[in-house]
Amino acid sequence: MRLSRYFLPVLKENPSEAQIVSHRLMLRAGMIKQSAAGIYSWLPLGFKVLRKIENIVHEEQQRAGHIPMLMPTLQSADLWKESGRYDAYGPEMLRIKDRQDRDMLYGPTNEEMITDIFRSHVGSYKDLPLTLYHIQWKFRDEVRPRFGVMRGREFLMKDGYNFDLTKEDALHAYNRHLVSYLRSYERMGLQAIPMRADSGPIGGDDTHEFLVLAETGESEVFYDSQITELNFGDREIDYDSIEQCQSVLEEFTSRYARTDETHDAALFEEIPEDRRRTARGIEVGQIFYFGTKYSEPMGATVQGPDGKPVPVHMGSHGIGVSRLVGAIIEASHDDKGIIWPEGVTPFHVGIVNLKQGDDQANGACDALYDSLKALGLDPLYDDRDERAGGKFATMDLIGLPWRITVGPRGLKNGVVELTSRRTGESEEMAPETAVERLAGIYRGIV
Ligand code: P5A
Repeated sequence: MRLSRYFLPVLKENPSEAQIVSHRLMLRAGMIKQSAAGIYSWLPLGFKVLRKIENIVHEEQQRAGHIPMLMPTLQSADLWKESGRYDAYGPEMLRIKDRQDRDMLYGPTNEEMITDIFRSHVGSYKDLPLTLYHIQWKFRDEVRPRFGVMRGREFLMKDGYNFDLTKEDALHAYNRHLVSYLRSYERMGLQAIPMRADSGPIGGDDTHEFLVLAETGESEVFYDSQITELNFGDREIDYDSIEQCQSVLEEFTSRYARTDETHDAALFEEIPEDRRRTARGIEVGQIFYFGTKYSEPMGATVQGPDGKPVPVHMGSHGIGVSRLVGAIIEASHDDKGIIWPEGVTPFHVGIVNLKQGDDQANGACDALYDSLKALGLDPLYDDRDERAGGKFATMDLIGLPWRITVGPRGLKNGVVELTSRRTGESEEMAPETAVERLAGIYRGIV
């Protein structure tokens, strides 16, 4: 993309309404625009990052054997009356009447709707196990929408639902989700720690939240510092293997890590003092096992091996897709702006032309741009007629992890400069070498 033809409405001033750094930087970098309290338009740069996160989630869900679909945002209240949650959900639910005076709502989650789909089409235990998911907008009329996309009223969630014959099978689905979530967050450049949590209005016994440590996090968390040394890495997992998924769960949940709702001071005290940590965390996902909580009242049964109908065991699993955009920025920025991890960056590399209009500089930039594109990379070429300082400031603000700087002086010696946004280190090299370097950096990502 050429910046002169793009839509990147960056702000020079710090917006006064933004209390935390991710909100401020998202507004300044022209990623979002508020349209009402807790409701945002995703401008092109923000939309690109949102899509990257969505794609990672899709890939990892399907790797785990979960099946994508799409349910509507608007729901009929009838299903919620059946499950008993229509009243229980309270004022967080946005209730709407259609022209026939029917009770509708903008879905805050989809347990009821998916259970209805299941009971309409699945009749036998032979069709299990089954896990369906979608990535769809949700609405929760939060009392205090704040921090930009981190606590929105309208927000994008990946929500998945498993249907199993036995509790044991459903727990395997739970473990499979835990593993696939760890992988997903790591691909986004995040360390998200699974913590035992409270199940709230979703219900159920077993639940873990995934938290990214950040000063501005809304949850207070307590953990053993050893847990932050764990990472998933590039190990291959057979998602069908009960033992493998179970062992990852045990590894990642063997140390104390809890949110304030389930914090147990006595247990915490048992950790050696130098390893005890209290911090803030951003909740970027949560997984639940709730057994037959919805299947029983809604009659979601299958015929078991003995021919008798049994209610299915279920769980649900959510990732805060739009919240993650903010969470990644909270975890990765400096005083100049955002620093995108390679896995989610809106463009792979920025090209800064120090002398727009100069034949040689323009030619070198065009050639770089074409060869990067030919390799499947997505460069952003700042071809505006602007001062170098302004171009650098924009690149730093929008946070592309790599920058190639092209100017007449370097070109005389046959070199351009490749700069890392994270370390600030620059290196001079031939343009072809810069392209090769970038191809290497993004191998396995693009
Ligand atoms: C699990 C999927 C559920 O709703 N039902 C379907 C279950 N879980 S949850 O924990 O309530 O939400 C899942 C994730 O969505 C994000 N989230 C939000 N993001 C932005 N703004 C909000 N107001 C908001 N509320 C929830 C969180 O990341 C949460 O973990």
